[in-house]
Amino acid sequence: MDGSLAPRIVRTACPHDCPSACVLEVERLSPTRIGRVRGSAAYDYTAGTCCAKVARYAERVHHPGRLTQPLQRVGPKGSGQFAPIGWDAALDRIAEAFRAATARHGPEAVWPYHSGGTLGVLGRWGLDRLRHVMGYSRQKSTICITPAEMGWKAGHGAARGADPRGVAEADVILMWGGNPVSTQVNLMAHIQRARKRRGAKLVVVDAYRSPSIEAADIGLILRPGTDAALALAMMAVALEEGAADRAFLAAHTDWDAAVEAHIRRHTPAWAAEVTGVPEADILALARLYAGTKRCFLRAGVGFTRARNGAATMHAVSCLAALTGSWLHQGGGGFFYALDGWGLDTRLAWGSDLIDPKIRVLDQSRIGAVLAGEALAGGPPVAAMLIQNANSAEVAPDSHAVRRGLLREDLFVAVHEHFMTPTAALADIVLPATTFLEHDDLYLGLGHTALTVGPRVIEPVGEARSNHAVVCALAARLGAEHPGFGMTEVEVLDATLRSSGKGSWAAATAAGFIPAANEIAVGEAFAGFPQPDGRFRFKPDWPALGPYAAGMPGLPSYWLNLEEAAEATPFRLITPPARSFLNTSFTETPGSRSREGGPALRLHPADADRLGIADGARVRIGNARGALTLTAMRFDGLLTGVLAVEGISPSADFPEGIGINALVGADPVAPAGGVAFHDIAVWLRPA
Ligand SMILES: Nc1nc2c(c(=O)[nH]1)N[C@H]1C(S)=C(S)[C@@H](COP(=O)(O)OP(=O)(O)OC[C@H]3O[C@@H](n4cnc5c(=O)[nH]c(N)nc54)[C@H](O)[C@@H]3O)O[C@H]1N2
Ligand SMILES: Nc1nc2c(c(=O)[nH]1)N[C@H]1C(S)=C(S)[C@@H](COP(=O)(O)OP(=O)(O)OC[C@H]3O[C@@H](n4cnc5c(=O)[nH]c(N)nc54)[C@H](O)[C@@H]3O)O[C@H]1N2
Ligand code: SF4
Ligand SMILES: [Mo]
Repeated sequence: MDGSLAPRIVRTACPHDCPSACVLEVERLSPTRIGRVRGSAAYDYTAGTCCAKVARYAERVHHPGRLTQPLQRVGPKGSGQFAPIGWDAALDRIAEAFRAATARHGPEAVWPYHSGGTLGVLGRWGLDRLRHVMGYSRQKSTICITPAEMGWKAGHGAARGADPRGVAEADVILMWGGNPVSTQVNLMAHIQRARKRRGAKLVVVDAYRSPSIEAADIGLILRPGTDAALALAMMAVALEEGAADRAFLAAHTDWDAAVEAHIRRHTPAWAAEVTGVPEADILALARLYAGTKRCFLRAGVGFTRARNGAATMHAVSCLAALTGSWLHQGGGGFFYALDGWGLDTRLAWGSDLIDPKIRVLDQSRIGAVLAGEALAGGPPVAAMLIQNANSAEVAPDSHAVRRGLLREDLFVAVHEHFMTPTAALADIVLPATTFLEHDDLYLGLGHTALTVGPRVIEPVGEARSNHAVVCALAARLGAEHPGFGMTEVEVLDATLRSSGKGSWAAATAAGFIPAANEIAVGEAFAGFPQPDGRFRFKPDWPALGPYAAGMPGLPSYWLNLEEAAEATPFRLITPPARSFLNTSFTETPGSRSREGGPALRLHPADADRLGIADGARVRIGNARGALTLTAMRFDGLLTGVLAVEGISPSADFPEGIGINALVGADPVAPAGGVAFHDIAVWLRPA
């Protein structure tokens, strides 16, 4: 930093768990204060746009509720009674708890835990370096995209796709089960470009009338979890009407007569019955998709957050292979760029030290892990350090998560910006810097560049970065690794250099580094990242994860959902809220006033049948829990389907627990993940 008091615009990058990973321009009013934040024009994916919640980041970084000093619990667990404790004493307490847990049960009793509060190369995964050096339990990060990732990999071989900027060259953009108006604003800017330049059509498939359906040319609203039926019928129509690309199928896929016969059995009439989408709409979409060469399939994550989610993603992703749209500019498909970054993570994450014998605990099943029910054969978890995660709110089966975090024999330290419901259950709470106060690099999972995030202002209060906390604990625990003695910039610079991606100085000058390896489309198309280069219509599910039993060997509507039953006749989805980012921004006044309190969208016919007026208080529940919220009559979903947008704070519900109390923690096939939009519930007037 230049240290001057003069206002100036500083270029950095957004750290949030959002596929846009925007390059930002931040107005620095002084070494300790920011003004406005804008999307930067320096990178053509960000293209000068960022979302409203980050544009108002001054509200978050300068929020009066920011944690500014380390705290220790002084009342009973969960009482929320804390008193200040100095940094040294707080770090000593954590190191002591880790040593005690290790002495009693071995190092696997310590479970360092991180999630998506930041997607920084150091901020998110730097904790793994301490984990691997010390032999602590490993973490399987499943809460976000695992079912989608597995479903995409099943066909394509890797979580890679066409460059998402390709949507600007498409004639049809088929946005399947994603809501970019709320969750990826930049993508909408690229779609707008295609509409303007090429007269392109945006098609959105969702389970409720999302803001993106409102913005679409064609919107299809189906019964949650039934997307594969729609995709299969679309493929059957394409085959029937001779619109499949036979040469592409023969050259670049494992297509055979058995696959063809199987797909052809799925008629639009059958799919209409299953999905609730009128048959004529299915036919029209099938003809539009198969009849357009430049058709970009942009898969979201929402439709995979169900027990059949991976199989559904696979079925949907078959569409682009069937029509051979990969051979055309503006064609092909994209979900997330998770593979192919080519980063040497040994220094930052200690990834060369991974001991495969050390157990792996499932992030999403934190409740079951802490209850001793999902310990993968090892000792109980006795000590945790949680960074970038608000597990008490975001993880499924919230009652179990709380019970676990409140265990008297468990030590929990939470490193946070705010006193979240998770932090409130901790023994030690540490204040964390925001991205504006530390240096990091971010993976643009919704595009294909690394974005560069130098710090902009001094830390707020005594806040320290994740890297600083990891290094300070390492020193106390006697953990040895070169990364522990380096500054953030030193680790990032060395990481870029050993990855052949230049230097930190060059990266900050550019603002972004093209990195992930996309699948080429058009004339450059050279096959899929499968060992034989061919897309697989016949996935090898057991190769992808341990829960593959019963998964279909061909693209299928796999009837594996939390089916509505007599006691729980409604199906509930819990899609993201526009002004929150998971639970981040639930603390800022601007976002809170935009979202209002928790609301239940329900079809007017269901409301009439149950005598529920608009604005009435209602209860929803199942065997896992029950919640009270406000009814919102809404004709943008099918009867029998309910939607609650956003993860509103637990304190906004009279029960003192939030929406994830209703969500099951059973792992989604084949490799784990959470069925956040696959919930059977009952509904009553309150
Ligand atoms: N504003 C905002 N932005 C965000 C987030 C946020 O919370 N708020 N979260 C961030 C994170 S962590 C992620 S992973 C991404 C997620 O980004 P998305 O992929 O856009 O979000 P999803 O939760 O996956 O849900 C997307 C849509 O899927 C729909 N859906 C639910 N069930 C079904 C179904 O069975 N079929 C179909 N076709 N659609 C269904 C939902 O109604 C929702 O509109 O967004 C990121 N960006
Ligand atoms: N019902 C329902 N539940 C869901 C979802 C859904 O669609 N519906 N979506 C799921 C998805 S996709 C995801 S990814 C998860 C996300 O769940 P989480 O990854 O837990 O995300 P957040 O709720 O945003 O909480 C992140 C926390 O990290 C903190 N944080 C941010 N930056 C830093 C930092 O640099 N250092 C430290 N120490 N802390 C930091 C923030 O203050 C915030 O409290 O939620 C899941 N839960
Ligand atoms: S939250 Fe997403 S859209 Fe908003 S600034 Fe960050 S990366 Fe961009
Ligand atoms: Mo996510």
